[in-house]
Amino acid sequence: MTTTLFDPFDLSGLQLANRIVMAPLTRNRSPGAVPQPITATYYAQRASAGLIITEATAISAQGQGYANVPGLYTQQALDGWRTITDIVHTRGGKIIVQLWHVGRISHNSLQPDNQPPVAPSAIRAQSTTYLIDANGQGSFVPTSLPRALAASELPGIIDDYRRAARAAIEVGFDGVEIHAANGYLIDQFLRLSSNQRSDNYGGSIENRARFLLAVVEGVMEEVGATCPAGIRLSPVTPVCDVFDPEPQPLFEYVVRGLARYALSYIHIIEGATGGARDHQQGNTPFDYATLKQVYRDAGGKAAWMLNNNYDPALARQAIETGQADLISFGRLFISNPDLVERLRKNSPLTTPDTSTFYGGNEHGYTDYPFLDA
Ligand code: 8OZ
Repeated sequence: MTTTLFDPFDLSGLQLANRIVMAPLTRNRSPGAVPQPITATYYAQRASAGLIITEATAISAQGQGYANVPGLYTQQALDGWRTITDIVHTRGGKIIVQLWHVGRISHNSLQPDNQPPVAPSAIRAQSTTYLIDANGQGSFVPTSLPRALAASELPGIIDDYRRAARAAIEVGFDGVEIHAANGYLIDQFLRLSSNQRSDNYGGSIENRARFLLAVVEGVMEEVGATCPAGIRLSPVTPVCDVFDPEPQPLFEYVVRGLARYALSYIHIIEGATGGARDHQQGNTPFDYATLKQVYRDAGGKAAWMLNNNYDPALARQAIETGQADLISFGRLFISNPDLVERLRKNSPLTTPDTSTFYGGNEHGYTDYPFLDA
Protein backbone atom coordinates (compact mmCIF):
# COMPACT_ATOMS: atom_id res chain seq x y z
CA MET A 1 0.00 0.00 0.00
CA THR A 2 1.19 3.49 -0.78
CA THR A 3 1.98 5.76 2.12
CA THR A 4 0.15 9.07 2.00
CA LEU A 5 0.43 12.46 3.68
CA PHE A 6 -2.57 11.48 5.80
CA ASP A 7 -1.12 8.32 7.31
CA PRO A 8 -0.12 8.48 10.95
CA PHE A 9 3.54 8.50 11.90
CA ASP A 10 5.31 7.21 14.99
CA LEU A 11 7.97 9.81 15.86
CA SER A 12 10.03 7.90 18.43
CA GLY A 13 6.87 7.03 20.32
CA LEU A 14 5.09 10.35 19.73
CA GLN A 15 2.02 9.46 17.66
CA LEU A 16 1.47 11.97 14.87
CA ALA A 17 -1.98 11.93 13.25
CA ASN A 18 -0.53 12.64 9.79
CA ARG A 19 2.74 13.52 8.04
CA ILE A 20 1.89 17.18 7.50
CA VAL A 21 4.10 19.32 9.73
CA MET A 22 3.78 23.02 10.46
CA ALA A 23 7.24 24.47 9.86
CA PRO A 24 8.81 26.98 12.25
CA LEU A 25 7.66 30.52 11.35
CA THR A 26 8.89 33.75 12.89
CA ARG A 27 5.94 36.08 13.54
CA ASN A 28 7.27 38.75 15.95
CA ARG A 29 4.19 38.95 18.14
CA SER A 30 5.75 38.19 21.54
CA PRO A 31 6.58 41.51 23.26
CA GLY A 32 9.25 41.13 25.91
CA ALA A 33 9.93 37.65 24.46
CA VAL A 34 6.73 36.43 26.14
CA PRO A 35 4.17 34.50 24.05
CA GLN A 36 0.72 36.11 24.35
CA PRO A 37 -2.83 34.73 24.36
CA ILE A 38 -3.21 35.44 20.61
CA THR A 39 -0.29 33.10 20.02
CA ALA A 40 -2.15 30.36 21.89
CA THR A 41 -5.11 30.95 19.57
CA TYR A 42 -2.83 30.85 16.52
CA TYR A 43 -1.28 27.50 17.41
CA ALA A 44 -4.60 26.04 18.64
CA GLN A 45 -6.11 26.84 15.24
CA ARG A 46 -3.36 24.77 13.61
CA ALA A 47 -3.48 21.76 15.97
CA SER A 48 -4.69 19.41 13.21
CA ALA A 49 -1.16 19.43 11.81
CA GLY A 50 0.53 16.09 12.47
CA LEU A 51 3.16 18.12 14.29
CA ILE A 52 3.63 21.81 15.03
CA ILE A 53 7.19 23.09 15.22
CA THR A 54 7.04 26.48 16.92
CA GLU A 55 8.58 29.64 15.64
CA ALA A 56 12.28 29.95 16.46
CA THR A 57 12.55 30.60 20.22
CA ALA A 58 15.57 32.13 21.91
CA ILE A 59 17.40 29.95 24.45
CA SER A 60 18.92 32.99 26.17
CA ALA A 61 18.89 36.78 26.10
CA GLN A 62 22.14 36.60 24.14
CA GLY A 63 20.43 34.33 21.60
CA GLN A 64 17.81 36.97 20.86
CA GLY A 65 18.10 38.78 17.53
CA TYR A 66 14.76 40.27 16.56
CA ALA A 67 12.11 42.35 18.26
CA ASN A 68 9.21 40.47 19.78
CA VAL A 69 10.36 36.93 19.14
CA PRO A 70 9.67 34.57 22.04
CA GLY A 71 12.17 33.08 24.45
CA LEU A 72 12.47 30.19 26.87
CA TYR A 73 14.58 31.93 29.49
CA THR A 74 12.13 33.81 31.71
CA GLN A 75 9.32 32.52 33.91
CA GLN A 76 6.76 34.70 32.09
CA ALA A 77 7.77 33.22 28.74
CA LEU A 78 7.59 29.69 30.11
CA ASP A 79 4.15 30.40 31.59
CA GLY A 80 3.03 31.68 28.18
CA TRP A 81 4.28 28.52 26.51
CA ARG A 82 2.50 26.35 29.11
CA THR A 83 -0.83 27.84 28.02
CA ILE A 84 0.05 27.04 24.42
CA THR A 85 1.15 23.43 24.92
CA ASP A 86 -2.01 22.82 26.99
CA ILE A 87 -4.41 24.14 24.36
CA VAL A 88 -2.65 22.35 21.49
CA HIS A 89 -2.84 19.08 23.45
CA THR A 90 -6.50 19.68 24.29
CA ARG A 91 -7.14 19.93 20.54
CA GLY A 92 -5.30 16.64 19.97
CA GLY A 93 -2.16 18.21 18.50
CA LYS A 94 1.57 17.72 19.11
CA ILE A 95 4.00 20.59 19.51
CA ILE A 96 7.79 20.81 19.51
CA VAL A 97 9.75 23.99 20.24
CA GLN A 98 12.57 25.23 18.03
CA LEU A 99 15.68 26.14 20.06
CA TRP A 100 17.39 29.22 18.65
CA HIS A 101 20.55 31.23 19.13
CA VAL A 102 20.90 33.89 16.44
CA GLY A 103 24.65 34.51 16.84
CA ARG A 104 25.57 37.58 14.79
CA ILE A 105 22.07 38.16 13.35
CA SER A 106 21.20 40.61 16.07
CA HIS A 107 21.55 44.20 17.08
CA ASN A 108 23.27 45.77 20.09
CA SER A 109 19.94 47.22 21.20
CA LEU A 110 18.52 43.69 21.57
CA GLN A 111 21.50 42.34 23.53
CA PRO A 112 22.04 42.38 27.30
CA ASP A 113 23.62 45.74 28.28
CA ASN A 114 23.66 46.81 24.62
CA GLN A 115 26.67 44.60 23.98
CA PRO A 116 27.62 43.47 20.47
CA PRO A 117 26.11 40.15 19.37
CA VAL A 118 28.36 37.08 19.47
CA ALA A 119 29.59 34.99 16.54
CA PRO A 120 32.32 32.53 15.52
CA SER A 121 34.26 35.46 14.03
CA ALA A 122 33.96 39.24 14.16
CA ILE A 123 32.46 39.47 10.67
CA ARG A 124 29.35 41.49 10.17
CA ALA A 125 26.54 39.85 8.19
CA GLN A 126 25.26 41.71 5.15
CA SER A 127 21.82 41.21 6.55
CA THR A 128 19.08 42.90 8.49
CA THR A 129 17.20 42.31 11.68
CA TYR A 130 13.82 43.57 12.77
CA LEU A 131 13.39 46.22 15.46
CA ILE A 132 10.24 47.77 16.88
CA ASP A 133 10.46 51.30 18.26
CA ALA A 134 8.74 52.79 21.31
CA ASN A 135 5.71 53.69 19.16
CA GLY A 136 5.32 50.10 18.01
CA GLN A 137 6.67 50.89 14.55
CA GLY A 138 8.67 48.00 13.06
CA SER A 139 11.59 48.31 10.68
CA PHE A 140 14.39 46.21 9.22
CA VAL A 141 17.86 47.51 10.17
CA PRO A 142 21.39 46.26 9.42
CA THR A 143 22.75 43.72 11.91
CA SER A 144 25.50 44.90 14.28
CA LEU A 145 29.18 44.02 14.08
CA PRO A 146 29.58 40.92 16.31
CA ARG A 147 32.46 39.99 18.56
CA ALA A 148 34.14 36.61 18.21
CA LEU A 149 33.30 34.11 20.93
CA ALA A 150 36.16 32.72 23.00
CA ALA A 151 36.24 28.92 22.94
CA SER A 152 35.87 29.06 26.73
CA GLU A 153 32.40 30.62 26.29
CA LEU A 154 31.00 27.75 24.24
CA PRO A 155 30.24 25.38 27.14
CA GLY A 156 28.07 28.13 28.63
CA ILE A 157 26.08 28.41 25.41
CA ILE A 158 25.64 24.64 25.32
CA ASP A 159 24.37 24.87 28.91
CA ASP A 160 21.85 27.45 27.68
CA TYR A 161 20.61 24.98 25.05
CA ARG A 162 20.33 22.30 27.73
CA ARG A 163 18.52 24.54 30.17
CA ALA A 164 16.08 25.72 27.50
CA ALA A 165 15.40 22.15 26.34
CA ARG A 166 14.75 20.99 29.89
CA ALA A 167 12.49 23.98 30.62
CA ALA A 168 10.57 23.36 27.39
CA ILE A 169 9.79 19.79 28.31
CA GLU A 170 8.74 20.91 31.79
CA VAL A 171 6.12 23.26 30.30
CA GLY A 172 4.63 20.52 28.19
CA PHE A 173 6.39 20.54 24.83
CA ASP A 174 6.46 17.12 23.17
CA GLY A 175 10.04 17.60 22.03
CA VAL A 176 12.64 20.04 20.76
CA GLU A 177 14.19 20.99 17.43
CA ILE A 178 17.71 22.39 17.28
CA HIS A 179 17.80 25.28 14.80
CA ALA A 180 21.05 24.72 12.91
CA ALA A 181 19.83 26.38 9.70
CA ASN A 182 19.38 29.75 8.00
CA GLY A 183 22.63 31.43 8.96
CA TYR A 184 22.16 31.55 12.73
CA LEU A 185 24.82 30.69 15.32
CA ILE A 186 25.26 26.98 14.59
CA ASP A 187 25.19 27.55 10.82
CA GLN A 188 27.65 30.45 11.26
CA PHE A 189 30.12 27.96 12.71
CA LEU A 190 29.58 25.56 9.81
CA ARG A 191 30.20 27.93 6.91
CA LEU A 192 33.44 29.44 5.72
CA SER A 193 31.92 32.86 5.06
CA SER A 194 31.16 33.41 8.75
CA ASN A 195 33.78 31.22 10.42
CA GLN A 196 37.41 32.30 10.04
CA ARG A 197 38.59 30.85 13.35
CA SER A 198 42.01 29.29 13.76
CA ASP A 199 41.18 27.16 16.82
CA ASN A 200 39.44 23.76 17.09
CA TYR A 201 36.15 25.33 15.95
CA GLY A 202 37.35 26.70 12.61
CA GLY A 203 39.23 25.69 9.48
CA SER A 204 38.55 22.05 8.62
CA ILE A 205 35.05 20.66 8.17
CA GLU A 206 35.55 18.60 11.33
CA ASN A 207 36.35 21.74 13.28
CA ARG A 208 33.48 23.80 11.86
CA ALA A 209 31.01 21.03 12.71
CA ARG A 210 32.32 20.64 16.27
CA PHE A 211 30.01 23.20 17.84
CA LEU A 212 26.91 21.74 16.14
CA LEU A 213 27.73 18.24 17.36
CA ALA A 214 28.45 19.52 20.87
CA VAL A 215 25.03 21.20 20.98
CA VAL A 216 23.37 17.99 19.78
CA GLU A 217 25.25 15.97 22.39
CA GLY A 218 24.21 18.35 25.17
CA VAL A 219 20.55 18.48 24.16
CA MET A 220 20.39 14.70 23.68
CA GLU A 221 21.90 14.13 27.11
CA GLU A 222 19.43 16.54 28.63
CA VAL A 223 16.15 15.46 27.00
CA GLY A 224 16.87 12.98 24.21
CA ALA A 225 16.15 9.89 26.26
CA THR A 226 12.63 10.96 27.13
CA CYS A 227 11.28 12.88 24.14
CA PRO A 228 11.81 13.42 20.43
CA ALA A 229 14.59 15.76 19.38
CA GLY A 230 15.19 16.88 15.82
CA ILE A 231 17.55 19.20 14.00
CA ARG A 232 17.03 21.60 11.11
CA LEU A 233 19.70 22.10 8.44
CA SER A 234 19.80 24.26 5.29
CA PRO A 235 22.83 23.05 3.30
CA VAL A 236 22.81 25.76 0.63
CA THR A 237 20.67 28.57 1.91
CA PRO A 238 22.09 32.05 1.43
CA VAL A 239 19.78 33.70 3.99
CA CYS A 240 21.47 35.74 6.69
CA ASP A 241 24.52 35.99 4.45
CA VAL A 242 26.11 32.57 4.83
CA PHE A 243 28.04 30.84 2.08
CA ASP A 244 30.15 27.77 1.76
CA PRO A 245 31.93 26.81 -1.46
CA GLU A 246 31.66 23.08 -0.72
CA PRO A 247 28.40 22.33 1.04
CA GLN A 248 28.21 18.66 -0.03
CA PRO A 249 31.21 17.29 1.93
CA LEU A 250 30.40 19.66 4.81
CA PHE A 251 26.84 18.45 5.28
CA GLU A 252 27.73 14.81 4.59
CA TYR A 253 30.20 15.07 7.46
CA VAL A 254 27.49 16.66 9.61
CA VAL A 255 24.90 13.94 9.00
CA ARG A 256 27.49 11.20 9.55
CA GLY A 257 28.13 12.82 12.93
CA LEU A 258 24.40 13.09 13.62
CA ALA A 259 24.00 9.35 12.99
CA ARG A 260 25.75 8.74 16.32
CA TYR A 261 22.81 10.26 18.21
CA ALA A 262 19.27 8.95 18.64
CA LEU A 263 17.68 11.98 16.98
CA SER A 264 14.03 11.56 16.01
CA TYR A 265 14.13 13.54 12.80
CA ILE A 266 16.38 15.44 10.44
CA HIS A 267 14.68 18.48 8.90
CA ILE A 268 16.20 19.65 5.63
CA ILE A 269 15.48 22.95 3.88
CA GLU A 270 16.11 22.28 0.19
CA GLY A 271 17.48 25.29 -1.68
CA ALA A 272 17.13 28.91 -0.59
CA THR A 273 14.84 29.25 2.43
CA GLY A 274 11.51 30.55 1.20
CA GLY A 275 12.98 30.80 -2.31
CA ALA A 276 14.30 28.72 -5.19
CA ARG A 277 14.39 24.99 -4.46
CA ASP A 278 17.29 24.55 -6.90
CA HIS A 279 19.44 27.29 -5.37
CA GLN A 280 23.06 26.21 -5.34
CA GLN A 281 26.25 27.17 -3.50
CA GLY A 282 29.57 26.20 -5.04
CA ASN A 283 30.02 24.60 -8.43
CA THR A 284 27.63 21.66 -8.33
CA PRO A 285 23.96 21.23 -7.47
CA PHE A 286 23.45 19.88 -3.97
CA ASP A 287 22.61 16.16 -3.94
CA TYR A 288 19.95 15.69 -1.25
CA ALA A 289 19.36 12.01 -2.02
CA THR A 290 23.02 11.28 -1.40
CA LEU A 291 22.92 13.27 1.84
CA LYS A 292 20.13 11.02 3.08
CA GLN A 293 21.94 7.88 1.91
CA VAL A 294 25.13 8.93 3.68
CA TYR A 295 23.11 9.35 6.89
CA ARG A 296 21.46 5.93 6.51
CA ASP A 297 24.78 4.26 5.62
CA ALA A 298 26.22 5.69 8.84
CA GLY A 299 23.42 3.97 10.77
CA GLY A 300 21.18 7.03 11.20
CA LYS A 301 17.59 6.04 12.01
CA ALA A 302 15.86 9.42 12.31
CA ALA A 303 12.80 10.28 10.26
CA TRP A 304 13.54 12.42 7.20
CA MET A 305 11.57 15.68 7.05
CA LEU A 306 11.74 17.86 3.94
CA ASN A 307 10.84 21.50 3.52
CA ASN A 308 10.76 24.50 1.24
CA ASN A 309 8.09 25.54 -1.16
CA TYR A 310 6.36 22.17 -1.28
CA ASP A 311 3.02 22.33 -3.02
CA PRO A 312 0.48 19.57 -2.46
CA ALA A 313 1.55 17.58 -5.53
CA LEU A 314 5.25 17.69 -4.74
CA ALA A 315 4.57 16.78 -1.10
CA ARG A 316 2.43 13.82 -2.12
CA GLN A 317 5.14 12.61 -4.44
CA ALA A 318 7.89 12.93 -1.81
CA ILE A 319 5.88 10.86 0.67
CA GLU A 320 4.68 8.27 -1.84
CA THR A 321 8.18 7.63 -3.19
CA GLY A 322 9.64 7.40 0.30
CA GLN A 323 11.95 10.37 -0.32
CA ALA A 324 10.53 11.89 2.86
CA ASP A 325 8.73 10.57 5.95
CA LEU A 326 7.35 13.99 6.82
CA ILE A 327 6.85 17.26 4.93
CA SER A 328 6.80 20.63 6.64
CA PHE A 329 4.83 23.53 5.21
CA GLY A 330 5.55 27.11 6.23
CA ARG A 331 3.70 29.87 4.44
CA LEU A 332 0.73 27.64 3.56
CA PHE A 333 0.18 27.09 7.30
CA ILE A 334 0.17 30.84 7.92
CA SER A 335 -2.84 31.32 5.66
CA ASN A 336 -4.53 27.91 6.01
CA PRO A 337 -5.05 26.95 9.65
CA ASP A 338 -6.94 23.85 8.44
CA LEU A 339 -4.30 22.95 5.86
CA VAL A 340 -4.64 19.22 6.60
CA GLU A 341 -8.36 19.22 5.85
CA ARG A 342 -7.87 21.33 2.75
CA LEU A 343 -5.23 18.98 1.39
CA ARG A 344 -7.40 15.97 2.20
CA LYS A 345 -10.35 17.47 0.32
CA ASN A 346 -8.29 19.04 -2.44
CA SER A 347 -9.85 22.37 -1.49
CA PRO A 348 -8.52 25.73 -2.62
CA LEU A 349 -5.74 27.20 -0.51
CA THR A 350 -5.70 30.77 0.77
CA THR A 351 -2.70 32.83 -0.33
CA PRO A 352 -0.76 34.37 2.57
CA ASP A 353 -0.45 38.13 2.92
CA THR A 354 3.29 38.78 3.24
CA SER A 355 2.72 42.24 4.74
CA THR A 356 1.47 40.69 8.01
CA PHE A 357 4.16 38.02 8.41
CA TYR A 358 6.30 39.93 10.92
CA GLY A 359 4.80 41.91 13.77
CA GLY A 360 1.31 43.29 14.20
CA ASN A 361 -1.74 41.78 15.81
CA GLU A 362 -4.52 39.28 15.07
CA HIS A 363 -4.77 40.47 11.48
CA GLY A 364 -2.93 38.05 9.20
CA TYR A 365 -2.34 35.83 12.24
CA THR A 366 -5.52 34.38 13.71
CA ASP A 367 -8.06 35.68 11.18
CA TYR A 368 -7.42 33.41 8.18
CA PRO A 369 -10.58 31.53 7.23
CA PHE A 370 -11.40 27.90 7.90
CA LEU A 371 -13.19 25.88 5.24
CA ASP A 372 -16.31 25.45 7.34
CA ALA A 373 -16.52 29.13 8.36
C1 8OZ B 1 12.21 35.15 9.09
C2 8OZ B 1 12.39 36.29 9.83
C3 8OZ B 1 13.13 36.24 10.98
C4 8OZ B 1 13.69 35.04 11.40
C5 8OZ B 1 14.67 31.64 10.12
C6 8OZ B 1 14.12 32.27 12.37
O1 8OZ B 1 14.82 31.98 8.94
C7 8OZ B 1 14.10 32.59 11.10
C8 8OZ B 1 13.50 33.89 10.64
C9 8OZ B 1 12.76 33.95 9.49
O2 8OZ B 1 15.01 30.53 10.51
